[in-house]
Amino acid sequence: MKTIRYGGLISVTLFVLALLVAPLGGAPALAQCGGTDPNIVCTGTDPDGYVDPNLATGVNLTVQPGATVSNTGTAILAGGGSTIINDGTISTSSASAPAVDLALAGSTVTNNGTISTSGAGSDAIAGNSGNTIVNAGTLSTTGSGSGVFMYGAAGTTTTITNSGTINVVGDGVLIFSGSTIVNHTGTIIATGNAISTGSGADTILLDGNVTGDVLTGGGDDAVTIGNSNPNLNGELNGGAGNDTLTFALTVSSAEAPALAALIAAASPAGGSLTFGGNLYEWVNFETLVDALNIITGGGGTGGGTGGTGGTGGTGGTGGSVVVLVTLNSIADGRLNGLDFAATAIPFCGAGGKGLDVYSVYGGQISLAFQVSVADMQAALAAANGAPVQVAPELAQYDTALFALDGSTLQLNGPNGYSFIFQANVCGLG
Ligand SMILES: [Ca+2]
Ligand SMILES: [Ca+2]
Ligand SMILES: [Ca+2]
Repeated sequence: MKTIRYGGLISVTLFVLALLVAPLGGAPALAQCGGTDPNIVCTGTDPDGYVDPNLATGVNLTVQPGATVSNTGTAILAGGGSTIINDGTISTSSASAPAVDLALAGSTVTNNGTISTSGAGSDAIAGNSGNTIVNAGTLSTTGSGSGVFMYGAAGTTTTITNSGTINVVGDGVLIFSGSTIVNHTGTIIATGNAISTGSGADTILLDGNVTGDVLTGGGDDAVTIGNSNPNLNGELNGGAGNDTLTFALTVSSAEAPALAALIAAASPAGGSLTFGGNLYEWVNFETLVDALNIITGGGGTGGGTGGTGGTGGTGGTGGSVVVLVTLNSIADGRLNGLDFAATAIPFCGAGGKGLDVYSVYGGQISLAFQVSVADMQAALAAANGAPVQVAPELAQYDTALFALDGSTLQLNGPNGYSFIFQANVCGLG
């Protein structure tokens, strides 16, 4: 838990005082940020920041490329409904001094440059809730501040889109309450939590690299591991509430059965799986969803369907198919998709003929054996009053297939599992 700071409020007071005394002191307070309120453009070097004189109505402020707005205290303090675009550099150097402070709600900050702080507890962007942050540049802190810190009330929604870099000594994104939508395709490197959200219902897409834990707090939260197969160097923690973790990883059709089986066999309450060299760890979720992005074919069958208007699409990258499956039924082609606890998982083999049987054995999913249509037909023909095992020489991992009679098969798996099905599938019947 982080200590609540009131840097923003203190900054308001200080800046208002500064404005009040400026005429007496004679020194202009706005330096290189100029224009006619509410339209302000910052050029060159502004060493003493900018404070919005109309906090209730906000400001439209642009920091141009090459411009630098800095201050020891808060660099930019903006009122509600502000639009801030940073194409340059915004920075602060003292403690509890956010570089950009959003005093109220309804503001949007678009960062294409760099926003940084070096003081203790100084956030790159701080503010109330109900604001929108779009970061395509860099948010940086070196003094224990967050990249984005929103302290506002429940009932508000903060939206954060990060395609850039958040690199902080502290928390990457810290939200105290309200709901948060995070669309992350960039990089987050945090010594604290990468993302920590509050009691609201949060929606978080992790499709970029993350170093640090992701905590979604109370409320019914939805976390998706996206189809870029991101490297998540940390744990996903759903916290209290009815939380959903969705795996939208991109897999080949050859890899899909084993990964789907891993997800199906996993516990939402806590577990991990490794795919593509990436370790995904989670705790405190209530539902796992298999939404694997299965790439079929070698790159020639997909695409071309998006060209209904304008210039048309550029085509797919090999025919991706999204299979949305909840734990109510596992619809990845297995014959026993209603059986979540299965320890033996049969799929039709290549060309829909024969059976490929996977086994949940020794803490992992392995291909136990493959049997042909002829193998099964031989056992079915021989089963006359007593079970006959199909290709017994292939059985392993406590997994075996039997013909019970001329038209029924039984698959046995580890821990006493069995699945009986009619011999009219996968090239039989
Ligand atoms: Ca939450
Ligand atoms: Ca939660
Ligand atoms: Ca939970």
